[in-house]
Amino acid sequence: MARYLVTGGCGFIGANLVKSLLADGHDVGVVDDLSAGRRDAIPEHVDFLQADVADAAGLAEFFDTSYDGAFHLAANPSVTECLNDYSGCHRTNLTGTVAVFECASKAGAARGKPVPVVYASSCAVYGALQTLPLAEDMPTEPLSSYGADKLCCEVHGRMAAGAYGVPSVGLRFFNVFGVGQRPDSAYSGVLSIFCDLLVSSRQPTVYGDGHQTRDFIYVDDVVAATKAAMARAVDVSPAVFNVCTGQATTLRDVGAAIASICGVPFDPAFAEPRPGDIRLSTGDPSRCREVLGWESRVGLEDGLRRTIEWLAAGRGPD
Ligand code: UD2
Repeated sequence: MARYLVTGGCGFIGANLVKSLLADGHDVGVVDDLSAGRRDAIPEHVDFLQADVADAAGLAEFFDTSYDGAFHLAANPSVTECLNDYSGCHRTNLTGTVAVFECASKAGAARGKPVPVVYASSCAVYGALQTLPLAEDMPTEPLSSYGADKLCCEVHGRMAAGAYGVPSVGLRFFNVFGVGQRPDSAYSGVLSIFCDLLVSSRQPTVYGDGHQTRDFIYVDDVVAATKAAMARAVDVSPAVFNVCTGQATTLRDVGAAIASICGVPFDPAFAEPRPGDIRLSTGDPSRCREVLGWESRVGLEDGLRRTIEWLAAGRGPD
């Protein structure tokens, strides 16, 4: 069994990961500033530091030699907020990542054994490439400061593996959904919002014509990919992988599927497309399958049912 640090461990993906690591018998420490995450999303007994991940000195005190690896998920994932607060989000999303690499490097040197870092990147690094599905060896042309910072995380990940002795694996998450993604959060994805509205017979709003596509991936699959990346980090570092299903689904189709599960008609309102919205997004999961032996297992409908059940039950901390 191992001891892992999880930054952003009180957020949506982070809390699911923490619970899964604990269930596997690992020991976990969590750093989260609670700007979006909630302390009650993870068990009370978990070692916890409420801190800004970009504060390298504060992080270093907590990130001691007891950790065998770090999962770095702390970020501001809202593309819109990043556009509105360029330097603030840059600090969280890139300076925070550099701080984690630096702490991992120092901890690894002190314990005489590398401390790998698995960090969250994003499909936002691709921008609006026209060739689909998106594969890791395609050009990266981010359109947002969020995507630019995530791409820079990957550049630092490659560099830190060499210059600082930190094995690193970046995961380009596509559209993650599932239990724990709170529809009232500023960072919530469309599926949580639609499930929450339709389960109580309220009307969702589709921005644009609803023919935009996304590669929706269930959070348990994302957690499994993240753990697979840690298991192989030392061997494959430095590396980046798409974490996606390879399936393109239109917003209209997924809305209709949710409505059908909820037993209501899908009759959304339509509004102007969101500025900068990407039209089509599908990833190629082959590299992750071939190198990490991971593939998505939870089908879209199964994931939607689980999400709707959780929301209908009052979306408790678990
Ligand atoms: C996702 C990620 C984001 C970043 C980005 C990169 C999530 C939650 N966000 O943004 O962090 O990685 O990909 O490209 O996964 N929509 C509606 N009605 C609503 C809400 C959304 O029509 O009430 C539309 C929205 O305009 C978009 C689609 O649904 O076309 C997906 O929106 P989203 O916010 O779930 O995710 P996305 O792809 O913008």
